[in-house]
Amino acid sequence: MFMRIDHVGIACHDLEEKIAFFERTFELTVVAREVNEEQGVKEAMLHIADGNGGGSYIQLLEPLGPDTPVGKFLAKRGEGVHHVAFGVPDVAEAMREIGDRGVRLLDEAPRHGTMGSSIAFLHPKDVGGMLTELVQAPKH
Ligand code: MC0
Repeated sequence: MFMRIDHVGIACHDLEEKIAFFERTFELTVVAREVNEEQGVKEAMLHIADGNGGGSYIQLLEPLGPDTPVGKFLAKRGEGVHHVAFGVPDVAEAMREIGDRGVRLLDEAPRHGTMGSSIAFLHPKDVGGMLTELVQAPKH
């Protein structure tokens, strides 16, 4: 079902400062930036490698406000890994299969994700404490 790690999402207070750190320290390059109002984030994708069915990235996330998923996470836990996202061939099918196995889905239907992807989240309490995202890359 999982084809690759699509991205690791990292919550931060200051997106520009964190981008500069990752570029300078790890020689990564920002390949996309987006404000996603529905998810309450301003984000940047830093490319690492190309893999099975799509790339893999570090995703830096700055909240658009305190009452957003990333805003609440920062207030409670501080900066750090917010979620891990796995590439799947078909997000709707993966949601059905995983939901049938008893894991709570946080989305009823796939939502718009970064770089034209379709995404859905799984409840962290059902996945060993890890907020898990399913990502279907756009078809080219
Ligand atoms: C909360 N919890 C987490 C967590 N956030 N555990 C691991 N990783 C996280 N990121 C834990 C809390 O500590 C708490 O445990 C329990 O889950 C319930 O959390 P809560 O604080 O009571 O509830 P909320 O209201 O903060 O909701 C948490 C929840 C929410 C995960 C349901 O954040 C959510 O629906 N997230 C999915 C959407 C999202 O995260 N969007 C932003 C990324 P205790 O033990 O204290 O009870 S958008 C994105 O990434 C897009 C742009 C993309 O990739 O393309």
